[in-house]
Amino acid sequence: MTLPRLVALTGAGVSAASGVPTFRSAEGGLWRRHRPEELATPSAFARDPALVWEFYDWRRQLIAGCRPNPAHLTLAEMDALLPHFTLITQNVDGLHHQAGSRRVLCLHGDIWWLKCSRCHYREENHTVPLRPLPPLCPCCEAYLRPDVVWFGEALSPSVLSRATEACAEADILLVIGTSALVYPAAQLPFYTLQHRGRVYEFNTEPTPLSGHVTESILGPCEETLPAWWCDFQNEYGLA
Ligand code: BJW
Ligand code: ZN
Repeated sequence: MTLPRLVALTGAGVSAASGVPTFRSAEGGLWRRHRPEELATPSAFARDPALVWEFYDWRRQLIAGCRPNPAHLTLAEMDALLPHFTLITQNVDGLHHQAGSRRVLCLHGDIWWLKCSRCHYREENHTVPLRPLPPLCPCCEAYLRPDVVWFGEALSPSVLSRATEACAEADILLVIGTSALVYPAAQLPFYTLQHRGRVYEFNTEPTPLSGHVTESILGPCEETLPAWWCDFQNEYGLA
């Protein structure tokens, strides 16, 4: 039997069981009473770079202590076993790479990279806590910022076009642990549906996407995704 083209789109829920707070949950969505929409913007950084950096420094310290969970490991196994597989993530935590995934498109950047707010300087930086805060560019002394995509900023055109193409060509798209509220990521499943691909959603609760998908699998993805993958491997003789 020919193996289908499989694509996975992940959001913060995939890292929840690792201890990374999601953005829009009651317990994890607020940091010092600020909503992410108030901190993850260029205007917030222009207004108060120290506050925005405190938020990111706190998250970097928290994520540094987190490890991949069975959902990350299952996706890494798909990457290793399937000839046609693409992982698209909205997460910036690096846990997919830590789990062993190689073919990863990071739509919203990477919290472990910094870039200059003025010139083209970029560096990989895993230091926690980061000091001084805000860090300064070694080339031009402007503030460095996390190399992530904030609200109102464009995603990398090449990453977004590869993600769009992968979804449009997918036989099966797995949408895992995302509230499906943030665009353009939230649009991607519709490219698969338009091309008659199947879309399976894995979430602990229904989302605006749920009514459109082939099947909505409710429950923690660190349990439901390994179970789905087990059935898939049996069906296609991979087990
Ligand atoms: C579990 C679970 C478990 C829990 N198992 N499940 C069209 C319509 C309306 C608005 C727009 C539009 N197009 C663009 C916009 C504006 C805006 C937008 O989408 N706004 C909406 C909020 C309305 N989009 C943008 O601004 C984007 N840029 C853009 O479009 O640019 C255009 C442009 C073009 C040319 C020039 C200039 C501009 C950029 C969006 C960037 C988003 N950035 C962030 C921050 C990244 C850095 C950081 O991490 O700090 O990305 S915001 C935040 O949301 C982060 C996430 O990746 C993203 C998505 O969140 P996610 O992953 O879905 O998390 P949650 O918390 O929302 O959901 C978790 C889910 O998991 C829940 O459903 C739980 O139930 C579930 N869950 N535990 C399974 N164990
Ligand atoms: Zn610089």
